[in-house]
Amino acid sequence: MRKASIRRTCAALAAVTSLALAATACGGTTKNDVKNDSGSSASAGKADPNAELKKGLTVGFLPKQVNNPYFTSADKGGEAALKELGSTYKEVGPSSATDTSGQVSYVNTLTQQQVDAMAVSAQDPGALCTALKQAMKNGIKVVTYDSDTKADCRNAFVSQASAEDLGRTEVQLLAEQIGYKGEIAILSAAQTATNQNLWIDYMKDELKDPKYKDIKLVKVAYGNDDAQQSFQQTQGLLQEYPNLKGIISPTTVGIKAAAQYLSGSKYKGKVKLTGLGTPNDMRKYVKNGTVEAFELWDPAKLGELAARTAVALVSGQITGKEGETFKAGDMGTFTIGKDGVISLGKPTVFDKKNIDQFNF
Ligand code: RAM
Repeated sequence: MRKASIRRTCAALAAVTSLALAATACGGTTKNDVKNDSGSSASAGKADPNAELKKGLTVGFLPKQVNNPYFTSADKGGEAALKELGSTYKEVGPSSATDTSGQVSYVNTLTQQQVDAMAVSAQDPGALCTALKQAMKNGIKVVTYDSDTKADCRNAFVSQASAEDLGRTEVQLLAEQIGYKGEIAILSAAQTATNQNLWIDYMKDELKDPKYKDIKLVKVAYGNDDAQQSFQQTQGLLQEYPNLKGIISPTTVGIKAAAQYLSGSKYKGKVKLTGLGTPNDMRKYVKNGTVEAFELWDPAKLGELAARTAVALVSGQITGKEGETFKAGDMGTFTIGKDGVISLGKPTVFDKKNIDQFNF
């Protein structure tokens, strides 16, 4: 193993942004500071694109948090795909999004149970590495989805959308709503969450553009993907910053709780709120004027792609190396990008015109 150096093509970006951000931009949406000697994600052997898809496999899903409706939808997508492919689905995981040691135990449990593959949404980029590497040593294929670990701690990462797109567009959405002026805050999930932290890095970078010179990011608060904590954090933000003009909450739990708070307060419609939410959670807040627009991908499609990636890995169709392609059923053909990243596609922006067309 060696520390990867940022490649020359990334030097320009590294010069103008933070190193972490540059590393991310150059590696898709993944934490890629440590790699194996092949320079790609943890992969072994040669891919055989014509290999038959294996049946009778067991794939364990380990979300950040089991009682989060976003993961319920995602994992249901995985379950349906595995059923269609003649394999077995199981789900284990902590009920809190800040229980990294719990996630480690669940990885170890799945390893002991000798599942064929696991799909993991990591609460923390590094904490699961030892356990995930042990799983891979035991021949288990490891896919991360939604929130990544380091590239050498898994075979592939199924990413919901480009982290850069998500971070920048959330700032753009809010800036338009507040007329490019005023104090804003971010209400995030857990402080260690790989996905939210990457998006926030891009939000901060987007805010450096002179067109946002009159916008000031005053605080990043953490609601830990807990409804009550997120509600209280929103309340606290408005107490601390009475002139706040807008909040970005890049978490389905956070944005729902913030909308609930704003909707019952004097700030309704005045303090703007955007971020990542499910249409079903947010419908009533869009209709009652608390929220104008927010975005997300289809979580069930993310879970489906994670399941199909896991089966393709176990079957030997792919190994996780850049450039390999595989057919993910009706979802079409996907190509593996740098550092083993497979991207689901572009997110959808929801507002009162289109929200009724979605049911998740
Ligand atoms: C929450 C979780 C998840 C994130 C979504 C947007 O449900 O933090 O990781 O992708 O929000």
